[in-house]
Amino acid sequence: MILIKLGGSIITNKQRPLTASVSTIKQIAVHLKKIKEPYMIVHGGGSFGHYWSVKYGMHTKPARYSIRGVSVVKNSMVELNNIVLQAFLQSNLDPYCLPPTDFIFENEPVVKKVKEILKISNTGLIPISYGDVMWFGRNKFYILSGDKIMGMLTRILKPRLAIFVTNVDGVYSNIKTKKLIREITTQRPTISNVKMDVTGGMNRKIIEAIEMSKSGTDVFFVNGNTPQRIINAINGKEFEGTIFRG
Ligand code: IP8
Repeated sequence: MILIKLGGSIITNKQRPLTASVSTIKQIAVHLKKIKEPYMIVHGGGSFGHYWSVKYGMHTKPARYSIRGVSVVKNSMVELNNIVLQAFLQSNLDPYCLPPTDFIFENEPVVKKVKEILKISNTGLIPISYGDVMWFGRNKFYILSGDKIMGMLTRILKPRLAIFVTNVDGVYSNIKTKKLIREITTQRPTISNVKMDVTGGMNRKIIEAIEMSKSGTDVFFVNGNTPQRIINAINGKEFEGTIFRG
């Protein structure tokens, strides 16, 4: 199995609130048709979920956030998820909506439910989950990042590989010079000038990717504006990007 995270930076225009990059999503979907093994998608919040989370001061820490905020963030993620589902359907793929509430209780994955995802993807359906605002209990909610979902799924499903698709070529050692780090082992690379968002931006992705690679999965970071790189990574071909070797 393969896990693919479509980052908010690639499926939305982060500079423009509530704007999905529909043509990019479709371009990626067309390339995903070439994948010959079961896979699953997790997508981020971009200018939908993150936009509203910031407006309502909501974070990854469970707290008693504005109820209006919870409702608005949730709806924005459902809306973005629907855009992704439609783009996949129109590209002749068979997506299957799988909100994180289907397999996460409080802030822990439900192992039995997660294992069923593998069976769903074996039918040819493409389970599609997403970062979301989650009920934590005791009137608390929290923002769950799609990157965290990737980590949880990896620990349980042990996929062959996991791919983070963003709008940059991979992990840069310095964002100003755009010097690409091609391979990362378990040490945390020194990165500077990294932009953070509600769920931690590139920093969180790197921390998650290191943990995922420790459990044996090869983790790739590729630029979704050139979607053939996703396929090259899957097929073990030479590709532009960063690999965290499992
Ligand atoms: O973009 C965040 O998911 P991410 C989801 O994967 C929300 O960090 C609701 C902001």
